[in-house]
Amino acid sequence: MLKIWGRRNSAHTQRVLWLCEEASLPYELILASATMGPDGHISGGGSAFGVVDTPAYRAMNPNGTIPTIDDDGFVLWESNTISRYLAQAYAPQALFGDDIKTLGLASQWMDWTNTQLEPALHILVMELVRLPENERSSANLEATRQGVLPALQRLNDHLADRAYVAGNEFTIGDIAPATAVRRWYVFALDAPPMPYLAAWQARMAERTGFRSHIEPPEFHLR
Ligand SMILES: N[C@@H](CCC(=O)N[C@@H](CS)C(=O)NCC(=O)O)C(=O)O
Repeated sequence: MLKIWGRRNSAHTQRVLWLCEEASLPYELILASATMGPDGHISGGGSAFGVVDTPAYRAMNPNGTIPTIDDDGFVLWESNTISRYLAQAYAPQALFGDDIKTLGLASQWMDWTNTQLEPALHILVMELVRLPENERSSANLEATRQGVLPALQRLNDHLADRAYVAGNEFTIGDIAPATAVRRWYVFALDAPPMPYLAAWQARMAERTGFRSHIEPPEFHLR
């Protein structure tokens, strides 16, 4: 069976778990992290799940990051790469209409998420959730909130005349940005109305994989 090392409150792991639901792929999740454990972030005093620092894990993924997968002996890391591999191997029709250009467009928004949304979201989760109170900076929080708005607005504008990021069908390309945008909504920070973004997010909530792995606020608030 497919093995996935990660944790349920890791946005990069969440993408892969959601994709497995879309592809009807059974998997085993092995909890792994240097920074998070059963009681949340280690800055709160608890211990980490570990595993990522072991020689066996580093032999699979020298970065020590999550997620990593082992698909019958084939090991892969980088969540977008894992997602593309699983989609192409197991569910090309369901996840990109088995069309190379659709996969290209989907891929564009997957990688856009990493460069345009995630650096800001990482700062927001640290400032709002994970850092001890005395290490938080309201100025950093506010600058980051303002900084991410143009990217969210750009996605909102893109969705004005299409239901999903790569066209009018759900694809693999929706998973990464919708996971990031869910986190943004859970944080409930001030923002101008973005109706197309909200409608797209509501469409995601119709999907079992989103409801199981992305929607629960506790997956973003620990
Ligand atoms: N670009 C990588 C990023 C991997 C990454 O930084 N993952 C985070 C969790 S979302 C991590 O490994 N955090 C440290 C840890 O939990 O030990 C990917 O998409 O897989």
